[in-house]
Amino acid sequence: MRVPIIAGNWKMFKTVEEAIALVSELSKKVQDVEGVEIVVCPPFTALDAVNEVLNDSQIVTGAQNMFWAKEGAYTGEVSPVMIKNVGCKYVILGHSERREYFGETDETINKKIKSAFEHALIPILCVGEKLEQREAGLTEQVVRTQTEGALAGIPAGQVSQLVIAYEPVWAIGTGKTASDEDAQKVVAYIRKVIAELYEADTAQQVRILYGGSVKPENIAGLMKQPDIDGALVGGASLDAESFARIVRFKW
Ligand code: G2H
Repeated sequence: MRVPIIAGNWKMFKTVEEAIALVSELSKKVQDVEGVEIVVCPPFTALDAVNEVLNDSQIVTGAQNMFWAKEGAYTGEVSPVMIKNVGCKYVILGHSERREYFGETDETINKKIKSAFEHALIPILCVGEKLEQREAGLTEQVVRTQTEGALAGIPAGQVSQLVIAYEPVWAIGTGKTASDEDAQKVVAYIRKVIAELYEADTAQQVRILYGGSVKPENIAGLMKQPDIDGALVGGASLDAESFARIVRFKW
């Protein structure tokens, strides 16, 4: 059985003080929750402090990006060794904002995924189509290309640990959510692509999340879908009460 995940992607929000306040409140609100893995992904500057606060908590952390080299002359970059060293378990890779504003491609994302696994970090790979691609009927083609590109050369043993987040770009931060059925359809398709690339067993182990304007009000419908294993939450993860309500919805 796949353990569900609710992951908060804080994006470029929260100073160290604000981050500490948020996780201190959150950890109290979710301390009795069982059966779901809770992940927060603060900005790099707050990762160390947040990990300290969460030391005895069931909440684990992820970074929002990383470079693939383990060290070197790469001004402004952060390595997998550094992320692991502050206590992260996960790393979000290939978020649409990174593809759009920072020139990430399936090739660079593939290098990062390989490196994350080499350093015992679990990637949360983001895939998803833009509005014009959806309207042109290209959704399946886009998520297939992104999934195949990101996973090129990655062995089945690693892929089975992978987390994928299906985030339709038109639903990110817009208040528009894909319908539960639409999200299920694309997530099931991504699982089918993994089954074709690897084996049915591997595809059954990969956890696939939905992301894009997830809120306390829409989580239940999404989680009822058989292939959706959780959510990657942006805006609603910046407030302890709303993120806790998403985590605490009736499993
Ligand atoms: C999608 C999501 C989190 P939001 O980017 O990755 O953000 O919930 O604000 O749409």
